[in-house]
Parts: sequence; C-alpha cells; structure tokens
Amino acid sequence: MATRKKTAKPTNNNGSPDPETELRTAAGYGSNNQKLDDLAGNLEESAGELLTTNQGIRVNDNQNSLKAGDRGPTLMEDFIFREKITHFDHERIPERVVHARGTGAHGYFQVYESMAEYTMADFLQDPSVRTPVFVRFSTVVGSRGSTDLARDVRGFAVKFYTQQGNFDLVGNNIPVFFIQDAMKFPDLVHAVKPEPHNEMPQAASAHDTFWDFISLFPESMHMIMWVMSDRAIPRSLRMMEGFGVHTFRLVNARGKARFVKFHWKPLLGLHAVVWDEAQKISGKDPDFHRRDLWESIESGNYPEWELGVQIVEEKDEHSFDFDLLDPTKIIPEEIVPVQRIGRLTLNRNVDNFFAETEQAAFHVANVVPGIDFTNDPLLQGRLFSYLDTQLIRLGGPNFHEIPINRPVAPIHNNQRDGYMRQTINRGQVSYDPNNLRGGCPFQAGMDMSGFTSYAERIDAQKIRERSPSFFDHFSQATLFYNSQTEVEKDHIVRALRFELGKVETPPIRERMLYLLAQVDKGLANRVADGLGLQIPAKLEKPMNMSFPADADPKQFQPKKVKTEFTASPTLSMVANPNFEKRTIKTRKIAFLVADGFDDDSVLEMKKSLMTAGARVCTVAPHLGTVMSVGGQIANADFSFLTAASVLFDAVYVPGGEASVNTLKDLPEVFEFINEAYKHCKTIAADGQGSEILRLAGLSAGTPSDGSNGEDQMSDTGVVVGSNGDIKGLATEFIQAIAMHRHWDRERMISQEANDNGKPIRPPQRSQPREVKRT
Ligand code: HDE
Repeated sequence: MATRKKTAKPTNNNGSPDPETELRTAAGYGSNNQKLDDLAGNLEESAGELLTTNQGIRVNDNQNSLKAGDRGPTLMEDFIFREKITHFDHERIPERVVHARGTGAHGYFQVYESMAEYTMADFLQDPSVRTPVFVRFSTVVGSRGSTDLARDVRGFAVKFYTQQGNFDLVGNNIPVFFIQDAMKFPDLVHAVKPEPHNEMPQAASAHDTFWDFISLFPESMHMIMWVMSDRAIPRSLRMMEGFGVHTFRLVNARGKARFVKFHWKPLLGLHAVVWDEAQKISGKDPDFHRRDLWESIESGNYPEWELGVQIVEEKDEHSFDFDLLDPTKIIPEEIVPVQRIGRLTLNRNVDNFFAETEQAAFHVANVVPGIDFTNDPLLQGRLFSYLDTQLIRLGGPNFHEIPINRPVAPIHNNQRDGYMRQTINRGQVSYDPNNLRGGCPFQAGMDMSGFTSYAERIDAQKIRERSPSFFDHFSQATLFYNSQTEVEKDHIVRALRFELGKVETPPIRERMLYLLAQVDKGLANRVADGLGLQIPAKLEKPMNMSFPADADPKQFQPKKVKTEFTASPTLSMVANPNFEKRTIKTRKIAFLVADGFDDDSVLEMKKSLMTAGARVCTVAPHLGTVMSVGGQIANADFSFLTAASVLFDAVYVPGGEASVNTLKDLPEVFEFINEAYKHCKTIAADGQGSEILRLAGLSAGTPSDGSNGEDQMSDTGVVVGSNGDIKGLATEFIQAIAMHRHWDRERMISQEANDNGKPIRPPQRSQPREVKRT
C-alpha cells in the first residue's frame, strides 16, 4: 500500500489576515465594483491547502485507485475514485445553440449626464455612479472551439448589474438582422450551421444550405451586405461597434415614452483585417480575438466604448420611409444623430472561464423600469427564447442563482425549489396573498421602481401576417453598398465571390446574382465575373419564396428600391466621420532583429512607439536573446517559427549590419514582409534595414489617407529612415500605422475593373517582389 506524508496545513492563528480576505484582495476584488464583491464570496483557490473530496474528506492517495491486490480489479467501494470520475464525466454542458464561441470580461458603465428627461432607468441618472457590467463577445455560427476569425456577425452582449436589477443589452456588431420575424430563426440557423448530413463546414456561411436559404429570402439582403463587408472580420473586439438592433423604448418618470436605438462606439476606432489574413490567423492563432482582449485588459489597456442612443419621438414613428419595427433597417445617423450618453470600460478578466463566461445567461427580456420593448416581431420572439434556452443549457430554472447571473439587487419572491436551488428560503409562506407573513414580499409601487409595462394601445385582429411596411428589402442594402469606399466595395465583391464560389449548386449562385443585381448592377456583374456566370434575366420562381401556403405570392415580393438617400458615410469603416481621430494605442508592432542590431535604431524607435501607446514585440531567428552592436541584450518575444505577420499591425526592420545580413538569408523574413505588404500594413526600416525592403521589392512612399492612392507610384505606408533621424522616422511610422491600412496598395495590385468599368491600375515596379533563394 502506498503511504503518503501529510503536509501540514498552514495556520493563520498568528494574527495574519483572514485567508478569505487575502484571497479577495489578491484577486483584485473589494474594488468599488459591487458585482465583483458579490462574486468574491464564491472564490476558491487551493494555494497551501490539502486535497479533499467534495465532501471535505482529505485525500491521501490521488494516484492509485483502490484494488483487490496491486494487479486486481478496482473496487466499487472506492468512493474517492468514483466521485472524481463521475464529476469529470459530467463536466460539459451544452454549448449555446448560437453564439457558442465567445469570450467575456468585467467592467463598469458610467452615464455622462442624467438621462431623466428620457428614462427613469436608475443607472442612467447619476454620472458619479459606476454600474458593474459583464460583457460577452461571440461569433454566431461556429462551435465553442471554433476560430475567432470566421466571417460572421459578432455578438456584443452586456449585462448591467443595476440597483434596480439586471438590464441585458444583447446586441451584435451589425445593426440589422437577417430576418424580420422570429418564426424564421430556426430556419436561418439550420441553414447557416454546418450541414446536417456531414457536419461541414465549421464556422462558415460559405456553403450551399446557407445560400440556398438566402437566395429564396430577399429580406436578408441588407444584412448580407454587412456580413460580406469587413465588419464581419474585425481586427479586434475592442475595435468594433455594437448595436441593440431593435427599436426599444425609453420611458421617463412621467410615463412619456420615446423610441430608441442603442449603439456602442469603440474609442479605439473601427477596424478590420483582410479576408486572406483572417483565414491565416485562424490557423496561426484561432484565439486571436480572445487573446487580444485578455492581453489588453491584463496590461491595463482597458477597452472602452461610448453608449449612443438615437431617440425618436412617438409622434414621428411613421415619418421614415421604412418601419421602425423592422429589424432589417437602420435609422441612418444622418437622419437621427447618435447622442453619446455614457462610457463602458472593461477592466477585469474573468477568474474562471466556465464559471463566468460560459455560464453567463443573457436575456433580452431583462429590462429595468424606464426601458421597454416594441412590437418588433424579432424582438418579441427573442423575449421568449433566451429564458427558454437557459433551461436546457444551464439545467433548470435556478440559473439566476449562478454567481455571474445573480443581480446585485436583492431577490424576494415566492418561487421555490427546482434543480440546484441554492437559496434557503425561510418560513412557511410561499404564496401571495398571505397574512401569515404579513403579505410579504409586497408588490412595489411605481414610486418604488415597480416595473410597469408601457401601456401601448393595441386594437387589432389576431392574424399571422407581415406588415406591407416591411417589404422594402433592397433600398437599405443599396444604401449600404453605395456608402462604401471603392476598396470596401472590392472587399464585398471578393467576399461574395468566395462565399458563392464555395457553393456547389450552380442554380443557387445564379439566384444570388439576380438578388445582388437588385442591390447594385455593378456589384452583381463583378461577382458574376468572378463566378464565370451571367446574371439571369429572370427567375423561374418568385424572388421571395417566403409566403403562406394560400397567399398570393405577388403580395410578398420586394418593393421597388428607393434611392433618394444615396449614401450614409457612417456605414463605411474607412471613411466613417465618427472615427476620424486615429490612434496607434495597443497596436502590435513586430521588430525583425538578429544579433548585431543597431542600438539606437531599436531603442529609440521602441521608446517612441511605446510612448504613443503601441506594443512592441521582437521577432528573431531563434528564441532566447539577441545582442546589439553595443552589447545590449534584448529578449526575443517570438521566433520566425512562432510569429507571423498576420498577428501584427506593422513591421519594422531596424539597422545594424550583422543583424540585416542574418535576416537577408532567411526566407521567413521576406514571407513576413511580403505578407504584411499584401495585407496593406505599414512597413518601416532604418539604416541597413532598408536593404531588406529593397530586396523585397518595396520602395518607400508617403503615408496614404487610405482613400485614393491611385496616382502614387511608390508604396504608401512604406517608410524608410535616413541620416540616423530615428525620431523623424518614428513620427512618420506612427502616422502611417494610425491609418490602419494602406488600402490603395490593393487597388494597385488588382488588375480588374471597378464598378464604373474603369480599369484599376496594374502594378508598375522595378523590383521583384519575391527574393529568389538558392
Ligand atoms: Fe440571439 N440567441 N436570437 N440574437 N443572441 C442567443 O441565447 C435568438 C438575435 C444574440 O453571449 C441564444 O443564451 C432568437 C438578434 C447574442 O451569451 C438564443 C432570435 C441579436 C447572443 C437566441 C435571435 C441576437 C445570442 C443562444 C431571433 C442581436 C449571445 C444562447 C428572434 C440583436 C449571448 C443564448 C451570449 C444568443 C435566440 C436573434 C444577439 C437561442 C430566437 C437579432 C449576442 O436564445
């Protein structure tokens, strides 16, 4: 029999602080965040503790099961083994049916000034109050273990733990949705998820069933434009917008209601990667977004968003040329400006992914007094779905007691029992009315924040129908496309070629071309060129195939496109006037170095970039350290094997003859630079480092503004230092990185024609792009 020495349990009877307090403090709890304080009661950490069973029995041997002889069978009696294996066998819960892949963080929200005029929501009254929040970002289609960089909508779900109870703003990074009625949600999700016979493809909409559904369902065309745009491949979760999507209501203390659309505006700007890059990141680091969020919070670079509202008076409900209740429509910001009313800051990573992020249960119906719903038929369906789904996913009706879900406001009601009940409700009474407990818990009057639904007048027939005001399926799709810069249009064209190119059934592609032609003929023609097809002159079946069995199909067809309102610049990521202030804060810059790098060239540049808020990583031929000419030792953060240009925002090759001579012989260096070039990133070199750029076929150009570089012959976003003026080079480098990407490069490389049939200029360079190696 194996014997094990007992380690003495550390005691704290010598006046040292209580271990629970120590744990809370070490974990950063006890801040002025009431929710974190609340969670602190559930923390566990085994440091210095003895191993026990779940019954608190100390375990002496965690290596061997109990057997009849050292070669004999395991005994049923072994309760320690059985408990351990049984718990392990039950560790998994069902993943979310959609939005399974996600990541979360804690933070707080603060309103800028009282919104009492519009809402009685308590967390929107006092600018000095910090309301704790938990936010979960997600993709929609992929499984829990899928890549972060799938082309997909991103979920942006915020739980506000207010003094009046939880308010969940369960939104997306795209302001519209595929469908208008929740009745169609299971169809949409079945179509986009991996196909049921072979469970392929994972985390991708580029397959037959999705496009089959879409090609028969024109109400999704506006959303399709967004999903095919770069919005669906964000550079970072910290650099995307969020939207409540539906029209909600704000109600003030006098009972006056107004319509509202919620927005989140990221303070780091609005940025995307390119599709080729996204696919490569999916291989190099499928956790790219999750890691980026984690690292930025760990390093104190707390992501921030401003909460925006578009408010519409009730009397103006019908003054738009679309229906406010239709979730496939936006209210253009040019028509109703977005007022920024407060700030969200994420400042704490979770302690335990499963306990917090995975068990977080969001619900659109979690509203507080002062916020109310509208009759948007998608919203109405969601009001049912989110509670229902938690019952299976989290195993019963008591999921609100899971620490991450429980409100900071007290809970008192007569609900009892159910699986995993934690609360010990005292007393004999669990009904209302009662005299035995003096009538408690009492109903709360409105003056005590008792929730009362907005008394909307409804006088209607019970009917399964879609309002005719919902039948304009193309105008805003056209508006979105027209609002994009040329390079963004190119990306949409290529995304559609990619997606439809993966569709194996030609008639589906053709129907899609017909639908795209309703949005924009130029777009449809370009996609058709890429697919080697013609846009069909007419369709065999009606454009919209979604109508009741006995209905007249004509009644359900899309309305004519309205083009009076031609462009809304806030729909573009590149030309968006909301994000003109550019920063390189938290951007990741790769320094390519080897032994013998020039001291100043690295140190001065690093200092300047870090002062501007960027993060510098050295990439060297091997891990460990590299030495400068002057004998300085630098740690290699990555080797060329563990890094790739797709994981960085910009590249710098410092001077130093020996360093450059080593790098010159490494094909990976040129792969790094060529890829960064292809993805339109800023590339800089100092001193001898410029030799590497020259060998890669790059010539220095001026930083571009990303909108029009067609007349430039040199490479925009390639900056080379001369005369040892590192500060000057750094200034130029920083300006160029702040542009995010130098998109005109793509247009220079491309040979095709744009929407107007104008050829895009072919590349004209004197240097070869690839270095031939022997
Ligand atoms: Fe969701 N959605 N959804 N959805 N949704 C879920 O709830 C549903 C819709 C959104 O990080 C599920 O807890 C229906 C629009 C986010 O945990 C489920 C309809 C928008 C998240 C569900 C929609 C969203 C979900 C799956 C059509 C943007 C992740 C797991 C009526 C405004 C929340 C879960 C998190 C999750 C149902 C459409 C956003 C099944 C029926 C529109 C961000 O309840």
